[in-house]
Amino acid sequence: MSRISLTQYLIEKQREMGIIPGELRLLLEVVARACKRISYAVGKGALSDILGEAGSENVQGEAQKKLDVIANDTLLEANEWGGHLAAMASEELDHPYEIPNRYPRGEFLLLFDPLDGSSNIDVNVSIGTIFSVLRMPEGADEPEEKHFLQAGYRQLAAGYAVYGPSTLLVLTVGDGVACFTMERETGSWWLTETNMRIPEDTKEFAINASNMRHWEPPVRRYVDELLAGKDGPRGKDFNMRWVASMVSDVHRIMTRGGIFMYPRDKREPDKAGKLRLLYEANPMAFLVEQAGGAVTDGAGRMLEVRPSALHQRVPVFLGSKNEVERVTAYHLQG
Ligand code: AHM
Ligand code: MG
Repeated sequence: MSRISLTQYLIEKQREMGIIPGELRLLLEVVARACKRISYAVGKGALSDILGEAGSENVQGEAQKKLDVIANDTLLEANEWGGHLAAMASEELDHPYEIPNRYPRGEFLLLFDPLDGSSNIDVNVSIGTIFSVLRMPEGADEPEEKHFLQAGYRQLAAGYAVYGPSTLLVLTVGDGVACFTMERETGSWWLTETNMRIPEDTKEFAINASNMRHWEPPVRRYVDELLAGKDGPRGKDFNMRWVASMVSDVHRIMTRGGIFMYPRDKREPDKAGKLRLLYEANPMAFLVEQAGGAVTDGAGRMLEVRPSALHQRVPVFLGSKNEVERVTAYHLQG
């Protein structure tokens, strides 16, 4: 059987009732190319100067790793000249990145977390890139920060790359979720899963349990019930996994189901949780819903949250539908 490349997959999506416009296809190919470059940099590890701290901080006050900066620059440089984008926004940049005047501008907005799971870089554990594509609002002229503040259901495409034992690209253009594996020798992306599906039920959950004392009552109740196992109200044992790279934790759920939680935390003044809405929660929510799972912020559907700031944080409950619905119901019960 002949293999299907990323290009062929995207061209077929373009042909099938124009699911994606040609310009979007070209943009996604550039993003994939940038992820390939990041993958090569990650793969070199200590053999090139990519490990350790960069000596700077990002807008959220987090220390940047060298690889955060390299991945961010790689995505900006690969995407700025193609003519498909109006602007880009990144976890590593305070404000949106304007396309330099010397290049043509397009109609799309690209948002990304260039290197997710930064705490895992130096210990050789899987990390990744998360991205989301929006369209400039109709009638908008010069791209501004407010144009990025669109609800997640408006995304045209979303995906992540995992830099793990193999490098994968998981992508949705709103027509299911496909997974591509990078062939290291040639740098080609080959379709290795056509329609990823998340089972509705699961016996596996993912949460950073060291924060337990800071959780709100609905999350404590839900996790306590899981931990009680077969003798508790759930009547079955649950297993726990936590990689601390959202891409890896979500990829496991995309592959075999589970629930991932990064809840509110009463330590934080706005109690919003750790993860960012526009370039972490929303792209993952688009992918997970397209694979038959569910994603909420505890109160309602993630993809309907109205963003108020570019780097806004949000609680995240994501994965197997019946579990996400249960923990969300516990929130609604107060
Ligand atoms: P990052 O984008 O700065 O790497 O932070 C996000 C990461 C997620 O990948 C992961 O789910 C979470 O932070 C882990 O947090 P913790 O260190 O609290 O377990
Ligand atoms: Mg991140």
